[in-house]
Amino acid sequence: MMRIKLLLLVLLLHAFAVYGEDGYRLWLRYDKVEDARLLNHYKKELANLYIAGQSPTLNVIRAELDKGLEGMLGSKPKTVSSLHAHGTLLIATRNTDVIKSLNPRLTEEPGKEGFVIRSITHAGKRITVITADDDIGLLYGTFHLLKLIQTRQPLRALSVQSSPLIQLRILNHWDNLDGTVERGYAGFSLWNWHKLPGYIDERYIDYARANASIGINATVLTNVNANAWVLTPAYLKKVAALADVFRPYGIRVYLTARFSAPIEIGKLATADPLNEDVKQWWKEKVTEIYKYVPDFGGFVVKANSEGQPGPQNYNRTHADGANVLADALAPHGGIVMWRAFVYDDKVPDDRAKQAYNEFKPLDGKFRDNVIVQVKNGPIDFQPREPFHPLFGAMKQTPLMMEFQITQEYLGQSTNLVYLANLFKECLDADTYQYGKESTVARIIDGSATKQKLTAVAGVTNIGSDRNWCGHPMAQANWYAFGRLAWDHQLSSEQIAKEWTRMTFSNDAEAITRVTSMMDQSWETVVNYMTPLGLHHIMGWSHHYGPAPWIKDRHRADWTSVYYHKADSSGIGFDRTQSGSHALAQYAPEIQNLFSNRETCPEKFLLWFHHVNWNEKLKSGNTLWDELCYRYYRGAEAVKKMQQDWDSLKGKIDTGRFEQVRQLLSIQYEEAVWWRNSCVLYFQTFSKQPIPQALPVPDKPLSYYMSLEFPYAPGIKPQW
Ligand code: BDP
Repeated sequence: MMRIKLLLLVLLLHAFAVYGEDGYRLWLRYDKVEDARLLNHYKKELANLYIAGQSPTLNVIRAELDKGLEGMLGSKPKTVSSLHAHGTLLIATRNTDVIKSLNPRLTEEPGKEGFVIRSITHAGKRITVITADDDIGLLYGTFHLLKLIQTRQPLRALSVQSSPLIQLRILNHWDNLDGTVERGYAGFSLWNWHKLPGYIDERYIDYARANASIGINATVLTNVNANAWVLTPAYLKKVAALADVFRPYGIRVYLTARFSAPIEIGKLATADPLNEDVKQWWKEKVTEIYKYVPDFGGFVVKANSEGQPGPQNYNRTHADGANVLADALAPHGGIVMWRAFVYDDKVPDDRAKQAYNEFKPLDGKFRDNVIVQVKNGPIDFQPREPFHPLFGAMKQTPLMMEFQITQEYLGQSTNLVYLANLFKECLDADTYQYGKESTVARIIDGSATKQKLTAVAGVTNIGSDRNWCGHPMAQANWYAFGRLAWDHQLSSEQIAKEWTRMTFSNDAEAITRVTSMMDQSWETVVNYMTPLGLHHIMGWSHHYGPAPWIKDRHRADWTSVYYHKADSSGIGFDRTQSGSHALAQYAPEIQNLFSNRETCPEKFLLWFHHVNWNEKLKSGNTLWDELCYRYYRGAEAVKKMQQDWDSLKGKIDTGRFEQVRQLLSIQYEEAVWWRNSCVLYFQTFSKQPIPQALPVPDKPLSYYMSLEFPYAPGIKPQW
């Protein structure tokens, strides 16, 4: 009987090991180190643990180390309170006696949230020191040390110093109070508002751990299309409960503020930002919030954009609107992130120009605790966009970046797309606005602009799905966002490597295969969706799948034909002087580069130019042929990804191997769907055959045009 039970247990454990991997643990898996020599080395170096002091964050550090080291090394380290034993991990801030006693060897200045890790010998004993100016720095250092083990690096001669280049590293949740997530493709909201504050889901803690492990220190809990209810006491209690969970992990909570809240929950007759009652209302409301959440971070506001209320309803400016909230927050140290994602529904100007048109004249008119939140590109999180012209253009106003991690326009949760390459292309782009080194990264990290407040936000892809992000590989985008927010100088390849090692395997072949798939994935999706600078030709409203034929809607700039402008002569949006002249919003160097057909990078060709179907491109192909080749190349590349993934069978746990395999096969179908729809549709303008070498689509255009998806996920409820 006993033996049978034992056998059953072994079988069960085996089943878990092979099939049980479901992605919940993200990159914090902490599985046992297989290599005996390395294991021995880690055990020796980390036999003892000395954490100096007491604090909630230090408790979190201890818990994480226990979990991580027990998992990877098989046992927890022994707690000690002196440096007399060999192989001690010492974790202490720089103002502690123990660190002072080790000086002058630890002279580095880690700075706010930064950390230093050093291997030293003290009184003949080997010690690994993690030190920092604050407890949060120690937590970040701890995660770094765990990562070294997760990625199987030796712990000898460590000398690491790291500190964040950007102060606020923020996740934006577009989560609604009813539990749905706008543009969410991974289930429902993580926040169980109904059960809060009484019930603290274990997930909130794991969410905080994952964020802290990559340096994210802020979370905006609610959708930019805001609901004023979250500012009522009943909800503030719930917000406070989440803030309490996140605090030891260094994460501050922010909320979205609905501009008309003074009317909706304050029962005032107006939300006019210059009205004294309105000003007073915001002051009192903010004071109330700080009673619940003493370290509340502040507000994100979407105003006068896509139907949201705002100061313009009262003939006031965005600055007037932002400043009333900023004044209420200032005494408490809070900030306003005022979004520049606006486009007028009356002025028929090129949509790409509108944020600049509205915000540039307001430069210098915002309070010090306001930062203007600008999307990476001037339209809206397209598969590829040139950088937003506001970066570098507002010299008197701090600007921050808004990236989208959720793949609204990039295949949602069925397509494997590694976004670090997209983020990097934007961050590394030269704006030419501040002399020599004027990259977007140097504008938002303040090194070019000298702005005091610096921030970067990512619209998150996290939901209630067991694996958090819907697609196992989409976890990499959450990870990469955090890593780049911390240090935008990291290469996307390096980030992909460490993520793959921690998430899947330290096997050399697995790392090479997976990271090369990741590296090519973005160009691949751009090719089969919007090659050569095309944009916004997705399905109406849900943005799922191709629909370049969308026209005749109540707003021209919500149609596809508005953006591609295909006609019998050619295709593309002329944003040069002969067209909308959106290029005039960029520095002269960019204007020259992009307005000239010879020098305009082909990746942005149809973004800035209307090009004749027969014009020759760099490849020697005509535009029409090149467009076809790109669409086909994109779809073919997905086939290649499928083969690469299949070759990893046995190297990746069965559960996630199978999930990714199935998703890649959906992705291939979707790539072919995109390719066929676009090629057939654009052919109605070019009137040219698909190049002979390419297979003809097996269905007619009418078939693709007939497809409808009324229940596509993530849809905006009010649309
Ligand atoms: C668009 C989304 C929409 C958002 C909007 C925004 O389609 O759901 O509300 O951006 O950023 O990408 O405000």
